[in-house]
Amino acid sequence: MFKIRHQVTKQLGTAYATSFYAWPLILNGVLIKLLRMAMLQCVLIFGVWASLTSGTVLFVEPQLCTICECRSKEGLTGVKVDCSNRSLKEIPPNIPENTTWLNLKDNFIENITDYTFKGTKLSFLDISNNSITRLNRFSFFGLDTLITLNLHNNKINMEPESYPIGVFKSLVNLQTLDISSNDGSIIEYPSESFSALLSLETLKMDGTPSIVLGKGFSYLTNLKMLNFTGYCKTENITKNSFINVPSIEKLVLSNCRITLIDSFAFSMFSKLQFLDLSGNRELGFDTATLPLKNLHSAAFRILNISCIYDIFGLGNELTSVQVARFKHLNITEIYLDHNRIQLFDDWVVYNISLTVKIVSIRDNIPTFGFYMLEFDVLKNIICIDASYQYFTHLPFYDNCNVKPDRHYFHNNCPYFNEANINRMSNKHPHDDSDLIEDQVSDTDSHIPLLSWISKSEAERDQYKIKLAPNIQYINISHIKLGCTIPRMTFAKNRVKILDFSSNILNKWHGPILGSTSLEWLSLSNNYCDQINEDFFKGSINLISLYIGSNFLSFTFESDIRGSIFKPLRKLEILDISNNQITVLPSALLHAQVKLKYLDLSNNRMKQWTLDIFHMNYLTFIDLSNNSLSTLPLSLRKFSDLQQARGTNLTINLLGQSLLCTCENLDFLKWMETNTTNFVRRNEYTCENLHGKIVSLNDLKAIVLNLEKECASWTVMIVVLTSSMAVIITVIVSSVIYRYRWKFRYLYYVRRNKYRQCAAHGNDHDDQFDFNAFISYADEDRQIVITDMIEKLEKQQGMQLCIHHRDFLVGEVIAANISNAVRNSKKTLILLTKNFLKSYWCIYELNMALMESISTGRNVVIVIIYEHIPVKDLPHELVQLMRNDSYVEYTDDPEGNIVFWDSLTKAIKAD
Ligand SMILES: *[C@@H]1O[C@H](CO)[C@@H](O)[C@H](O)[C@H]1NC(C)=O
Ligand SMILES: *[C@@H]1O[C@H](CO)[C@@H](O)[C@H](O)[C@H]1NC(C)=O
Ligand SMILES: *[C@@H]1O[C@H](CO)[C@@H](O)[C@H](O)[C@H]1NC(C)=O
Ligand SMILES: *[C@@H]1O[C@H](CO)[C@@H](O)[C@H](O)[C@H]1NC(C)=O
Ligand SMILES: *[C@@H]1O[C@H](CO)[C@@H](O)[C@H](O)[C@H]1NC(C)=O
Ligand SMILES: *[C@@H]1O[C@H](CO)[C@@H](O)[C@H](O)[C@H]1NC(C)=O
Ligand SMILES: *[C@@H]1O[C@H](CO)[C@@H](O)[C@H](O)[C@H]1NC(C)=O
Ligand SMILES: CC(=O)N[C@H]1CO[C@H](CO)[C@@H](O)[C@@H]1O
Repeated sequence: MFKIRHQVTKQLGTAYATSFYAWPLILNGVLIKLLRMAMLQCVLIFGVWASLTSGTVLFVEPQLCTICECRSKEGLTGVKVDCSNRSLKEIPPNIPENTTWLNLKDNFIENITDYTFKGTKLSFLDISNNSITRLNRFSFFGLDTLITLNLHNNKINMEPESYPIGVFKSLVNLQTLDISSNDGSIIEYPSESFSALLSLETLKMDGTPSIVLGKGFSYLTNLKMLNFTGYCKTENITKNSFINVPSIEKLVLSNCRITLIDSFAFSMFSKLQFLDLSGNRELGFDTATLPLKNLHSAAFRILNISCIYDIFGLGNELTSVQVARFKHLNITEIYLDHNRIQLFDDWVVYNISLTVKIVSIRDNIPTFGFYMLEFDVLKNIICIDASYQYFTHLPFYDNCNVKPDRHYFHNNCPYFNEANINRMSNKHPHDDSDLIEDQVSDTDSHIPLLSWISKSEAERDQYKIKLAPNIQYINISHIKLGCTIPRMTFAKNRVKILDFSSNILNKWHGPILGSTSLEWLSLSNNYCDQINEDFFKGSINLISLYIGSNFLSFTFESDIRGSIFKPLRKLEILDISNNQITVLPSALLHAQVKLKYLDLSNNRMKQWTLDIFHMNYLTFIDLSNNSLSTLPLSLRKFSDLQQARGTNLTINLLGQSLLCTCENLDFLKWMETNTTNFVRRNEYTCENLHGKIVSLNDLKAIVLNLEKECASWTVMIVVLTSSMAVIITVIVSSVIYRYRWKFRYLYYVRRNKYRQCAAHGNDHDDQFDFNAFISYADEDRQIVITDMIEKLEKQQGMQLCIHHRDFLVGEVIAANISNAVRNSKKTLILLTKNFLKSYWCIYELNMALMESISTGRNVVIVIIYEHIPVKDLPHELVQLMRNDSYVEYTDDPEGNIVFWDSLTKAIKAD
């Protein structure tokens, strides 16, 4: 049907093509109806399947855009059609005529039929990763607007019939062609077919074992970049290999199998800027540098000879002879990574072109670690990447093919972003307008680092360390450098970026002086547990400081005045993550008013003590993987403050064991209402009241729920606490009531002890001031005065304590009573009805009983003066009388004598 359409359109001429456009569709429809009638459900099922899975020719709908994604390109006329990865077996017909961008990659297309693209205005066509085996003479007919064509990863071999002469004839505007990864067994390029690509600038293709670019290539006068990639089997570069492309600017021969390069192989290049010979594992420095001797291109800038040795080989040496072979070239960048370089001969540095600005020698095994810093003779050098040294290579881990980490900076010289590099390569290497002269080189007291290190410590202070005058970036991370950082003074330098991370610099003594140009410093992952207070003294212009993954918690904890960071007033980025920090002194960062980014992740903080309210510009705090259960109140306040200041603050609280409890409700409510950004907030979890971990995703629901639960909690807590209070009060008061006499007694005993001690100085138990203390009611006073004094005091010579006579004036009654009880051998209770009614009498009785209990003596003698029914007697008294400690009074004269007699005996008894 596809063909039918073309025949129709061809016969009727393009002018009418659009009006007859519908014909194939009608035919199509009729055919489908016939087929359906004939084959019934079977076809129906197949049809559904076909349109669902492939959308191939059988059921083609007029809209290609139902299978592919069609979009109008912003800013450009024309439609962008993406048919990638749609399991297509053929290129779909009826590509909208206004399509300018067509992606057909990752399908199973086997053939590009003649005239397929006729009438389109494509500028971009990608048919990579398909199964095309050959091109047809008119495959690309009509694509005179095409600029980019990608046929990477197909099966087109380089036989002449696969590239019929004239196949590229239409592609007069093609600039980029990729035919790499097509055929592993090419012998020769069909150069005549290529001769039509008059505008071609970039060509990527597989490498033949011995590259010969035939006569046809000489027509490609615009060709600038030749990239042999994909299946590159090239072993041999002869002096005729590139004879027909003398004006190319970039030549990439990486990851081939080159072992031989003729020494005149590059001699025809007059505009070459960039040569990449990396990844040819058997090439070696000698073969790689030999042809450079005969290269005379004034534009030459970049040489990449990384990975040109076997990663398991012995250590290699880079000699001054090899380096001298390209000294005449005005090279600015050289890449020597992953070469197992062990030795540099002594003059290497002096034979490198003085124009060099970037040197990358990552992943080697140099015998002296500080080699790199001896490059002070290289007056123009700006960047040295000497990171990642002395590493063993695992068999399955090829460093050369690791994707570079582009996190912060440009891959090879991270100081240079793409723009900087472009700016630089447009400039003549001798245009040194932004470089400084080495003004200090004549001064004797300025010596290279290696000489400085070899001096004794006492001598070192007299010297300043001289660096290459224009060096701005030094990366010596991962080089297994182990030492404490001593006091160092640098001569005038321009170092901006220093990466010392992942070494073993475990104590930072310093101070490092002469580092005023430093802006970016990493000392992370160095096992460091000590920073001296003046270490950063000279680095006053530092903007980014990375000192995570050390053991600095103690250093920070003891820096309560914030001395360590005090000189760093311009700091904007501070990383102190993973330092086992539990608490930070509030003033630690008091000088960091410009701070924007604070990384405290992976520590052990449970609380927040750091003062950050002065950091007006702070926009990011990373608190992930700490032990906070909430966002501390002061941080919430700070966050509100930042909002008020118009600074957007983002906080990372991931990996925290947050609590969804009533105490934390404040925070949750705050989080719900406030607009502060949280990093990946939908991944936060918290532990709820029932100990379950729940997602904080639906914060609103959690807060609502929690409010309810906490309200009932509050009621419950109020009820519980008040009932507890009641119970405790009851218990306490009953205890007090139960032991009220004991408490009183003890109180007065204690109180009197001091007084008596002061009075007598001696408190012997056996010696009493009185024989008896008479406890009686005032109404019975007559009995006491008349009878007691007469009978006991006068006749028996006893000393009685009678309250109205012997109590001290001015003393508290209660104190007087307990005094009397204690200082009398016995206490006589004159039991009458009046006695029982008297408060003080009962008091005296109880005091006496307490005295009995606490001293173990028989203190109380009850005189029953009147008959009182037992039910009216206090419990204690009944108990006492049961023990016979009483004497009964009688008026009867004989009984009276007996009474006084037994009373006297009772008083005298022990
Ligand atoms: C492209 O052509 C189709 C019809 O063939 C038309 O519907 C569409 O609007 C055109 N798009 C643009 C961007 O011209
Ligand atoms: C090539 O296409 C196939 C099929 O669509 C896909 O599975 C595969 O990942 C693609 N290969 C590459 C290198 O993109
Ligand atoms: C050469 O081609 C490969 C494969 O497409 C690509 O990765 C590499 O960046 C190219 N080299 C240059 C210098 O463009
Ligand atoms: C140099 O070659 C290595 C290995 O092929 C590659 O990873 C690196 O990107 C290249 N550098 C440049 C600047 O082309
Ligand atoms: C390098 O630059 C210098 C100074 O401009 C020039 O004399 C010399 O010819 C250049 N080298 C090459 C190979 O062009
Ligand atoms: C220093 O080199 C290491 C390892 O090659 C790299 O990961 C790091 O990003 C570099 N540092 C800078 C500041 O570019
Ligand atoms: C937090 O810790 C987990 C587990 O140890 C780790 O996978 C994650 O990368 C850490 N997060 C950050 C930000 O370092
Ligand atoms: C910026 C902002 O919304 N701040 C509010 C955060 O929440 C607290 C209490 O919920 C409010 O008082 C703030 O105004």
